[in-house]
Amino acid sequence: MITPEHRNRISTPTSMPSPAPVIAGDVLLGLTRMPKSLPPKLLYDAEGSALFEKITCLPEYYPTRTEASILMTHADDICGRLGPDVSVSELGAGTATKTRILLRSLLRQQCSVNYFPLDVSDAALQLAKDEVEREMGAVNVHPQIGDFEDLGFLKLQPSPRLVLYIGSSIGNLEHGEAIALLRNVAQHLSSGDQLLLGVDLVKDANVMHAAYNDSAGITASFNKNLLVRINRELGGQFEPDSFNHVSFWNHKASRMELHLESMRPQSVRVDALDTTLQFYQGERIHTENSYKYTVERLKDLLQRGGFEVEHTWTDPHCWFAVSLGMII
Ligand code: SAH
Ligand code: AVI
Repeated sequence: MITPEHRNRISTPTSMPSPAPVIAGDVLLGLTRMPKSLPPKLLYDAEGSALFEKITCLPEYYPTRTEASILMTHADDICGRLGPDVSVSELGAGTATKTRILLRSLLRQQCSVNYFPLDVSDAALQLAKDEVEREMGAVNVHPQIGDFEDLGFLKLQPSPRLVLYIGSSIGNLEHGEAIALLRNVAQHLSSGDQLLLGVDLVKDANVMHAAYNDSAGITASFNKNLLVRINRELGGQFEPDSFNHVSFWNHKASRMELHLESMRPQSVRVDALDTTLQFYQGERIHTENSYKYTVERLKDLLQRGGFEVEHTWTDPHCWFAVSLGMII
C-alpha cells in the first residue's frame, strides 16, 4: 500500500545515482515534427512516478486493483508453474507494489529470491528496493536504472529466470515495438525461462474513458507534468495550464490516447534546444497510447514474441489478463 509518507519519499531518492538527463534529443525530435508527439517514457521523472502512484489508487483507475486481484487470487498457482529456485527480473517495475504479491508467494516455495527490477525512474526503483527489502529480507534486490532498449542485465540473472512485465506497460508500446521488445527479451533467455505478462483488456468505453479522465484531475497533472519536466530540465517556458489534458478511446486502433492540447496560439521558448516552438489553437502533443488487448491478441503477441503460452488468468469481469509464457 502506498501511503502519503511513501509518496513524499518517492520524490527524494536517497542512495542511487541519477542518470544524466537525456531527454533533449527526444523532445527536439518530437516537438519539431507534425503532428507533435513525445515518448511516454518521459512521463516518469520523480514527480511523474509519484503522480502515477496516485493514479493507481484512484477509484476510476481499475487496471492496478484488477491486476492485483488476479495476482492475489492466483499467486500460488502462478508460482507453482515456475522452475525450481527462479530468479526474477521486472521490466518497468515502478515501485514494485504488485510484485510483492508474487514475491511473497515465491518465498513459500524457495528460501531466497534474486530480484532485478529495471526502470527509467530512479525514484520509483529506490522505493521498490526499500519496500521489498523492508518486508522480505530473503529477497536480494539488484535495481537496474535504464531503458528497455538495454536488456544486457538479463544475462546477469541466474537461471532459471522469470521475467515480469506486468501493469499493462506493454500497452504503452506500438504493436511492432511490443513484439520487438518481447523478441529481444527472448533472445536473452534460455529454454525453460518464463515471462509473466499483464495486459489491460478491451471493455466498455465509458469505463476506460473514466480511468483516463479522473474527476480529481490526477491524470491531467500526470500528463501536464511532461511540460513541467521540459521547463525544469531543458529551460522551457511552457505554461502547463495553457494546455488541456485530452484523452479518448480510439476504437479502430483499440487504444486510449493521451494528448496535451494548446488552448491558444502560442510560442514557447526552450533554451536548451535553442528553439522557439509554435502552437496553433487546438494543436495537440500526442503523449501516450494505452493499447487494450483481447485474450486472443495477448496470446498472439506472446507467440510472435517467441514464447509458448502456458496459462492465462483473468478476473471475473475479464477486464485484465495475466499470461505465463515459456521459451521452448
Ligand atoms: N509495473 C508497475 C509500474 C507501471 S508504470 C505497475 O504495474 O504498477 C510504467 C513503468 O515503466 C514506470 O515506472 C516507468 O518509469 C517505466 N518505463 C516506462 N518506459 C520505460 C522504458 N522505456 N524503459 C524502462 N522503464 C520504462
Ligand atoms: C503504465 N501504463 C500502463 C499506464 C496506462 O494505463 O497506460 C500509464 C497511464 N497513463 C495514464 N494513466 C495511466
